[in-house]
Amino acid sequence: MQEVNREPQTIAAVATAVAPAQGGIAVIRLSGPQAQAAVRDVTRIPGDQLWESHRVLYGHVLAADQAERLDEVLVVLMLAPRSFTGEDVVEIHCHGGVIAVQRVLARVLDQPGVRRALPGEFSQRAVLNGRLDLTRAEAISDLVASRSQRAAQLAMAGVDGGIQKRITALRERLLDQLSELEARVDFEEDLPPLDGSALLEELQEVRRELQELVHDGEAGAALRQGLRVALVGRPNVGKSSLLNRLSRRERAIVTDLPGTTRDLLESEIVLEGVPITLLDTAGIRATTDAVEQLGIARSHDALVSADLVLLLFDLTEGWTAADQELCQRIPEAVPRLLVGNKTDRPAMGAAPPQSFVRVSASSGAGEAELVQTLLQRCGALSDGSLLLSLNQRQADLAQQAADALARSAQVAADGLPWDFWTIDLRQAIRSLGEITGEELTESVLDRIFSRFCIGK
Ligand SMILES: Nc1nc2c(ncn2[C@@H]2O[C@H](COP(=O)(O)OP(=O)(O)OP(=O)(O)O)[C@@H](O)[C@H]2O)c(=O)[nH]1
Ligand SMILES: [Mg+2]
Repeated sequence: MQEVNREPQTIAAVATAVAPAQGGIAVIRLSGPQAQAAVRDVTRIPGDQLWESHRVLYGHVLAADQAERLDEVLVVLMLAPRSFTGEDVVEIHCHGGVIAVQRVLARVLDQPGVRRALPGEFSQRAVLNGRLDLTRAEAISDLVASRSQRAAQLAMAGVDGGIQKRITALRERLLDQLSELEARVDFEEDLPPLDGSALLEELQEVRRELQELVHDGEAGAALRQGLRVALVGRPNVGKSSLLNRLSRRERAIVTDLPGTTRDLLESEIVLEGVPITLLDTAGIRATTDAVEQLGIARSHDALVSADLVLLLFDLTEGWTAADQELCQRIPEAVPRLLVGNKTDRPAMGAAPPQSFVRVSASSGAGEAELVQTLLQRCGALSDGSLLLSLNQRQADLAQQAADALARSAQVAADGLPWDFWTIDLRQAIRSLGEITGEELTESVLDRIFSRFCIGK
């Protein structure tokens, strides 16, 4: 990592979630050379309690007039280098909610040399001081942001260092090959001939592993961010009924009148650990009703932004020309799943041209199979095979490295000399180093950590 010369400023922020009337305890965290002095100045710690590292002190935070008690607190000292950031860290555990926390924070921020922390600044210092790997810091951020159990599990794999280890190992394999190549460039005559095909095979093997990681990253993204699934179909096929069934509550109005749903309705659910935003849309048909037309226009918009469209049709009527027309209006790029609804009633009419899932929104029959197929179509089926998941930044860099290695194959095919091979190989090594943090500039680091939240 590059040398970084920062003013050793002391930073402070609330490290816990802040919400009115919520949380028994809140934690204010300070890091930097003035941390201890600042906290000593704003607190009164009775008796002969010692200001020693890794001890808990009991006392009060006082207002500037030294008379009013702002809160009753515990103070935890973690002196450098045995702290999260590697600097002196002091935590003030005060009572939760909003007002007292903000008053205590304001007192701390009034102290000389103390300023409010930027988003992610504690983690950034931890990385800069070698207390935390970059990928671990990113994984902690993902863990905090997880919206489902599976997403949290995946994030923990990163927190445990899984990404760091995998990428470091791949980068080292490339470094080995690079040193072989460089030796030949410099001392070709003195060394035994280099086996070009073995070297190339090794580079391509690393490329395949990177490609797998990129692919897994996409599935992981579905787990992290969740999926948008739109329910689309003609009026009265049972879209709102299916939404209610999957959400386990009466979210949408259901009637036997076609055109009941007029506006987009969203419902947040979790299926097999995957967060899903279900969109109920207005049934699409030709109509002169202005409100219904607006709803239908929104249905089209929802459809384009969806990860998957569930195209519902009514089994008691069969697959009709209108269903076919609707199917053709869904943009080619949007994956779709045909769902025949109302299996509890006798089926009539024609079958659709593609395979479909059969359900009954009213009885719940076929629901489990629908959920499995839905997740499979989105590449989000949690079969436990997904162990690591790169985030977008990491996946982009892994892809760059894979592309560079693919170019090296081309260089080999063109029969160019060794020093041409090293160009792409170096590029790949640099990209992997940016994932792990070994090759990073300060501005890149600033960009990564600015996406974290305050207090992290
Ligand atoms: N027998 C049976 N009836 C169903 C089933 N699902 C829905 N229905 C009925 O079909 C009618 C229409 O259901 P909705 O869920 O409102 O249909 P929709 O597709 O949302 O309709 P619009 O909002 O008008 O586009 C209602 O009378 C439901 O009770 C089912 O699985 N079996
Ligand atoms: Mg409806």
